[in-house]
Amino acid sequence: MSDTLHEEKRLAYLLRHDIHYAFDKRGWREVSDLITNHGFTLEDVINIVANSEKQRFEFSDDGQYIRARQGHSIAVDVELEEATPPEYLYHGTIAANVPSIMGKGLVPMSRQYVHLSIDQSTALKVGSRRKGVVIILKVATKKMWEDGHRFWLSRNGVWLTMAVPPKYLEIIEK
Ligand code: HQG
Repeated sequence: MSDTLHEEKRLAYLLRHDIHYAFDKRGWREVSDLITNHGFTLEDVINIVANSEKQRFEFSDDGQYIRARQGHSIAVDVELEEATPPEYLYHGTIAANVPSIMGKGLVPMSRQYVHLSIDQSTALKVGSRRKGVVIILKVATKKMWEDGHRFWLSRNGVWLTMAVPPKYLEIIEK
């Protein structure tokens, strides 16, 4: 893993999961705190935000604050945009999780939301972060939406929902 990627992961952790920092309710953290207490330079932070392949972060308009666009376990409201999903979205996971998922559905686990991908190749990448056989689930998201489930689209293109009951899930056979 390159240093830059390591630093991006470290920043993602500090902005999504750090229970020791008193976040603004909109999920903002002071850039100066990252510099003073976490060993980043301003240049590091600017470069990570600009070069993040998944565009994970954003600065406040005045540049004093930074937040992650999605993926939090801490309870913050990052002002997600509610949106109508396409017919299907996808979720990449590993085979070991499938019996539980088909039994009780997709749940957020430690995060605020279940994360869904726009296409199978993105879901494959998400699932491949874990050790094991990757399984892609096709999610009948339009049907869910028609049934009253709510969806949000983060500014970096990740679809979020509270949970997916098993009846909307289908395992894609490779
Ligand atoms: C699984 C990355 C058993 C779920 C990615 C997943 C994504 C269940 C794991 C973002 C389950 C949770 C999120 C159930 C869900 N029984 N297992 N009922 N329901 N699971 O990391 O979707 O790079 O919280 O399948 O790209 O893997 O960090 O979620 O395997 O967008 O920006 O429980 O994280 O983005 O794992 O990934 P995660 P995820 P970043």
